[in-house]
Amino acid sequence: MTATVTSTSAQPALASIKFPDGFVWGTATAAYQIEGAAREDGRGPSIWDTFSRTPGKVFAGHTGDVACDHYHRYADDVALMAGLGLQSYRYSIAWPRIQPDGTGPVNARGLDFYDRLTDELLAKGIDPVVTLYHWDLPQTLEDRGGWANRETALAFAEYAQIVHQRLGDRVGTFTTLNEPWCSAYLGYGSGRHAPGKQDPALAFAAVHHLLLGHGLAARELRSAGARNVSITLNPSVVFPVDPDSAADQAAVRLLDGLSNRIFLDPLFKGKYPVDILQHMSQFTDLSYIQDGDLATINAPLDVLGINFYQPSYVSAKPGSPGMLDQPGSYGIATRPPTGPVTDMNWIIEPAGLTHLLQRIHREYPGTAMMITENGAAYPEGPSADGAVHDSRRIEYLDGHLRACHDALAAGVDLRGYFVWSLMDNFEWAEGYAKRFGIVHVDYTTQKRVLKDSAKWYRDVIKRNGIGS
Ligand code: IFM
Repeated sequence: MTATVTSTSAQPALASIKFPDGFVWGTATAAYQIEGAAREDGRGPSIWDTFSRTPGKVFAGHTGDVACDHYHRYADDVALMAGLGLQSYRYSIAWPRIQPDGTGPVNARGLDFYDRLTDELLAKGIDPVVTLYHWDLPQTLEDRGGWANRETALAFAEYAQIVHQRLGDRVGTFTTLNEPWCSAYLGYGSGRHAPGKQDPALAFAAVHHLLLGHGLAARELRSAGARNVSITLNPSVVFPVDPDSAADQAAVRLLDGLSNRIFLDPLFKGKYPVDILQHMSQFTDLSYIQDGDLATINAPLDVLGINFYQPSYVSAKPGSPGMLDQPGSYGIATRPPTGPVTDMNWIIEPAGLTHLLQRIHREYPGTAMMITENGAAYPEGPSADGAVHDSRRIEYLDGHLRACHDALAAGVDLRGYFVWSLMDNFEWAEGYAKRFGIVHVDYTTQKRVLKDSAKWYRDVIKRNGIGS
């Protein structure tokens, strides 16, 4: 890595940066957010089909029924990726396309789609990274208790094995889960995501069964010969509002435990943090944690996927019910953003990413990492000249790539970076109102237009860095 100052203008000079040889550049998407074709070729219903059709749950009643119509346009989309020079593409498989009821009969036409997509990517020299679960649980499994039910973890391992059997000869990296924090806490805690349950006991049971599902699937994948097995987390980066306040620091510690150590410790140390088990036992009897589960969850990982968007600042607030999205966080308050934010009202602070990567490197030594998602929502669409001038997104991405570079310089084993997202898509409870893509999608015509950020990213990939 080298860093040289190249600007001679009156503006503060930003250094050119280079990434290590072999650093992987990609973009990411997820099945329900882009595919559409919700009832085609034998796909069964998922919890997001049900949730998005439930009045009041998703912005303006939007659904993923059509989304970006990627199911039919995948070849054009892959051509577009190739034009950007992408080296890798992270996509997810819709479980209800593969097993419409979550268990039992396999739907060959569902597998055929991912087979075609994978071949198309490889034909264009793009390495596929497959996420097995990005939130679209088959509805039948939810009807039996979803992730709060141990059976779902067992079913997930069977599904992982089915997908590997079909794609494992061509896919080098299988990621079991995307952001289990969201599946458990937004799905079963605050209810802001599907299936919309609001019960801390269910949320904590879901955390355990998601981790168990990961461990069981990782074992299946490994024994079937998978080259790289991973999981993607979205660790919170939490700072105290007042660093000198012991109470604020205790709030940070609790929140870090409930959102981060509850996943990281079982995965990397084979145990739950003692303080968090004690805290959880106020809400649940923990009887769902069975002998042997933690050894299963502690399966070897080749790479840890990190999704990062923003840090947060919290303080102790005795008597407060806590944060809606974080069951068990009573007595803690979040400070609203005080500086620049994205269209999601998310804080822009790239140094938080360096902090996170260094923390995992220090506390879970030997962990190789990939940024599997990072990006920003901004509303810009085509201007009169037909182009999409999204300079704020470029600035956001530039800042976060520099933050990655800082982590690399500090010795973090960071292998690659995937922009969220390749194209504008269904942003869950926000529907199509928030646009994260570096490619603009007109949802009426399905026309794709490269935003300025896509052209900028093409250049970053070509140079393996920023600047000259
Ligand atoms: O769109 C989501 C993605 O599905 C998971 N990570 C966060 C993104 C932005 O909210």
